[in-house]
Amino acid sequence: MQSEIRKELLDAFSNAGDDFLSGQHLAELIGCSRTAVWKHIEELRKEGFELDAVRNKGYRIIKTPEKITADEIRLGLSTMFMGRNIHYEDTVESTQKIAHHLASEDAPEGTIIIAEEQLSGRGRMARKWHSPKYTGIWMSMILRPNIPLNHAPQLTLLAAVAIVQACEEMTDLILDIKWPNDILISGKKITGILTELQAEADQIHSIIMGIGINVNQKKDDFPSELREIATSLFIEKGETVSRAELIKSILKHFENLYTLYLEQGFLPIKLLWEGYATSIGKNIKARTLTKTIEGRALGITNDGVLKLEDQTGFIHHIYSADIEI
Ligand code: BTX
Repeated sequence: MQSEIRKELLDAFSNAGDDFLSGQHLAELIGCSRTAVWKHIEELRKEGFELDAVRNKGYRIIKTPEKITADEIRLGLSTMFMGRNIHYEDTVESTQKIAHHLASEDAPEGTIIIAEEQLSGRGRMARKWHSPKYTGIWMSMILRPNIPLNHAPQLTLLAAVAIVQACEEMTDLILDIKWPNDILISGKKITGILTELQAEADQIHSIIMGIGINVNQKKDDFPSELREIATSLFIEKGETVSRAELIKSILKHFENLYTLYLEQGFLPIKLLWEGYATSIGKNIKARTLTKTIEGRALGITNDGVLKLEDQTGFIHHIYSADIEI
């Protein structure tokens, strides 16, 4: 109930733009007392929102907080289900861990878990994901698509397209996707995506999609082993990027693509993905768990599997690998 009022209050402020909203008007709009409105406004102030309060005019938001707060994400969020249920934490081991727990407790589709910092952020195959405080987006999303188990990797590609669209919308940077889950700027990694499943037999119960994006790190914020291979939007653009705005944009693009995918299948997503993929048409090395294959990346199949043609002309289907261009 409390969070419903908060959500309506924030929707009202985002619809009003720069206009003032009186306490009376807000109380009527939301259907609560003026005292309740005032209490919620005080709560927003404590979270770091700055509000103008002018006698006979009312309130308006003039600045949103540095930290990402759940309320800042709700302010102006245009989705139907993605991010409509938000779990926000300051410091966690891994947002994936929390998401797995919430998913098994039937959290609704579109639930997101966001943390300011991860102490044990994880990548694929038990690798570490560096997730320092207040600088990046460390987010897990819970999805419950009715798709066959072997189609789940398609959602990694879909998420990559949504992230590129959102980053390009908010900055003038050009991003590339490297199959299957890396997003790069000038050859350096800006994002990682980790898709994990909860399934029984071949029935998907939920997909836990972890997204890590380097947003406002400076070069020195990366440990030395990552400095040459990783970058952030701040390093590339030279300006701070609002993490909350970027999250909202990702959720919007993701929901649009995901809805399209559930209606029309992978083909429209595949076409968009290929438009952003750097490795296609190039000679690459694919390191799988058992071997390394060199050859030309021909493209992806309708199922999102990488096709790699070796020197003998044999076309390998690669389901999981690290790619070196
Ligand atoms: P990956 O296995 O493709 O990439 C992991 C590799 O990337 C590491 O071995 C390291 O070389 C490099 N790396 C580590 N941290 C960073 C970083 N911040 N920027 C660039 N490169 C880095 C990618 O796995 C999947 C990452 C998913 C992370 C999200 S964050 C929210 C969610 N929670 C969680 O624990 N993981 C996911």
